[in-house]
Amino acid sequence: MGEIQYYRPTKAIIDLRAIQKNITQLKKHLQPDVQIIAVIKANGYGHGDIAVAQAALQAGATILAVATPEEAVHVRSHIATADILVLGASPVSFVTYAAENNISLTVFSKEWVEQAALFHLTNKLKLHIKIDTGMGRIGVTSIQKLQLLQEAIVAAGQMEIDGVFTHFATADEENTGHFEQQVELFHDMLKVLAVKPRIIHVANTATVLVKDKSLQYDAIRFGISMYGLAPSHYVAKYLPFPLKPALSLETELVHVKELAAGQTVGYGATYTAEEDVFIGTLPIGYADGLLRKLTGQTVLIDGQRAPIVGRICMDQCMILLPKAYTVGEKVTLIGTQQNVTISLDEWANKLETINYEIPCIITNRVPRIYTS
Ligand code: PMH
Repeated sequence: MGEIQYYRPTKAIIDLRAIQKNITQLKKHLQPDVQIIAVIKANGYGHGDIAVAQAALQAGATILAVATPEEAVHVRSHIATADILVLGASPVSFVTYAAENNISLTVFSKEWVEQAALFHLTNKLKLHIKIDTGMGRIGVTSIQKLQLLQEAIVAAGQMEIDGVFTHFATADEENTGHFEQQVELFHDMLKVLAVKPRIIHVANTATVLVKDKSLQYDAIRFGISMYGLAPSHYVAKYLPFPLKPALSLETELVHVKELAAGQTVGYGATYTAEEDVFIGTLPIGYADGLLRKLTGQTVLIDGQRAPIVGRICMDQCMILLPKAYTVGEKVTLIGTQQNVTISLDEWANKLETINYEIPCIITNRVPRIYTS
């Protein structure tokens, strides 16, 4: 199959070297023999799961983590051997595929194990027990339930406890009270396990970057900072190494016109030119993830900031140009031009959300183009 031909100039450029650099830097910060679980759920946080997985494995990650069975199947269809862990809940109907394809599943209930045991499995099913120590999402919530779960897995015979893990709710915050409670509860719950599983893992990015190294255990789950973004403003202040963002969002001017003072732009005619101005049209809109709330956000053209004016349309938007540029001029919505940078965090602030959400809302219509 040949390369897909893209005609529209709107593209998300993913710098795989940046992802590898972030992993290489992280490795220096890890205790010896700690494995890296590359968190590539949600299509690699919107960066593209397969390309990110391959780059991460090359850089030293050994396990790939996804959220759903579908994501695991997609990754396995491209990557034959690396361990894959499904972090979310899987229906029991997935156990046959999982066992046959070396996909580890997250487990947190005895009833699930009993139902899964009814399937005839040719290979052992690898399970990671999830303990809920205070995230309140999924996981075993008491020592007694953990004991019952452990017994059910042993009784089922065709399964093994390969890992045990928990997830922190506040690792990226300055206040440590809730975090410390979670750590303590996890220690207590671990004592219930008759045999130490192969991989104990608790640390997300924030935990590994700013918390005690003892919490690295056998593996850490590296998500947001693999993509070059800090987990929070708090963690950003204490990063042990610099991060390199992997994603930029680029397009080109497809139309340029002069507007006389008093003329308007876009649906609702909400922008009125106060003087004679040059307006450029970009082939990107809210159906690409450029949400309407981003009106007023600036983009970069020729190293200068130019604001989006008027309402953002489904497929297009308009910008106020500093001068007359020609059609085809490069425009950067996220990324750097001549030392001026628009970060994902800038969009996140404007949208009153977190940087995690930004690459996830860039829709499939925007091709991910890889540089390495
Ligand atoms: N482990 C689990 C279980 C997760 O849910 C996540 C991220 C990570 C590791 C990686 O975290 P990091 O990106 O901070 O390193 N999960 C989510 C989530 O559910 N919503 O936002 C991030």
